[in-house]
Amino acid sequence: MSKPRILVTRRWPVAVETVLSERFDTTLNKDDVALEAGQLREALLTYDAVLPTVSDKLPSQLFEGEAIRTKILGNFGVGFNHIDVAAAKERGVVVTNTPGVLTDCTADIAMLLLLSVARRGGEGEREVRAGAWTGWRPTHLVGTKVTGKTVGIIGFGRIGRAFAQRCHFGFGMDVVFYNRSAIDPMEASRYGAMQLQTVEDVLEVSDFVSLHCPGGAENRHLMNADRFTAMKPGAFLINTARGDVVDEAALVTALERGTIRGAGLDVYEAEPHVPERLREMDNVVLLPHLGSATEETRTAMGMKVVDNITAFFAGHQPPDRVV
Ligand code: 8YV
Repeated sequence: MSKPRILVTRRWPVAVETVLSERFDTTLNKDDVALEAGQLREALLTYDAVLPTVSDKLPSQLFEGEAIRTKILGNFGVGFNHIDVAAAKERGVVVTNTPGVLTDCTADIAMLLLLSVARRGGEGEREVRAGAWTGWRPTHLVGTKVTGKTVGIIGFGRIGRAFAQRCHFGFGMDVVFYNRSAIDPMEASRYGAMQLQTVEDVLEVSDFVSLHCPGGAENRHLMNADRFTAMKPGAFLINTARGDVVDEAALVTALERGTIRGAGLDVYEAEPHVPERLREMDNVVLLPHLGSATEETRTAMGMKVVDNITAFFAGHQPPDRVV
């Protein structure tokens, strides 16, 4: 029997590309240039499996029309709001993701953003690199103390919990959270955290608000102008979840008006576009979607995709099936 034809849409860690090439009739994207909509549509017509990333938009139109050949989308990443999973499901396309293996590294990046924005790490670094540091003085780049403050977490899944653990046990912070479903208080206490009823309850008491819920329609613009106003004056927003969870225009206004003090962002509404007004502000720390970007994690993510499509083509249920 011939091997399934698979397309890997971006460069992946070499160890993973090697395994994929051994097991499948694999096309790699050697130049690592993101595919355009037409190329993705063509891929759905010609490959048995397409392995996309967050940079591949797969809206419903791409699944419409002529019958598609692709039977599985093995997404590289836990978030899949770039894929219209309802449309995929309708056309009988299985979608898998890579949960678990990026929990720690994404929580670490959230901590990095929280610390950087509170302690003005980005500003200080830019100053030193520019050769503009004139020497130590008591009033220089004075930031906000982190230890002992209250952090509010929106979305208490794997990453939210790992972040809570770091904040509480690493930095002595009080941790409150909002989660759609009720979490057993004993479970929450393992992470030093306490559930509150509403997003507003969390915003009202938090010095730092960190987003850890999925992107997509259900949470689109969860952080809007009203909710920025509901945050404590002087509070900070951290977003390592998805750009669409935040109304970016409202965030820019809230930052410019001083409604909130600062923001640490790893994700944006229209990546890789980052609004110029954000890039001009000193009270924001801006990273280029690095949440899972460690050697260990990116390899583990790739191997999860390998496991998912291997199981699928062997006629088994893929371990991380989304639809
Ligand atoms: C990935 C992420 O790098 O897994 C996710 O949801 O946000 C990132 O860590 C990205 O999604 C790759 O597709």
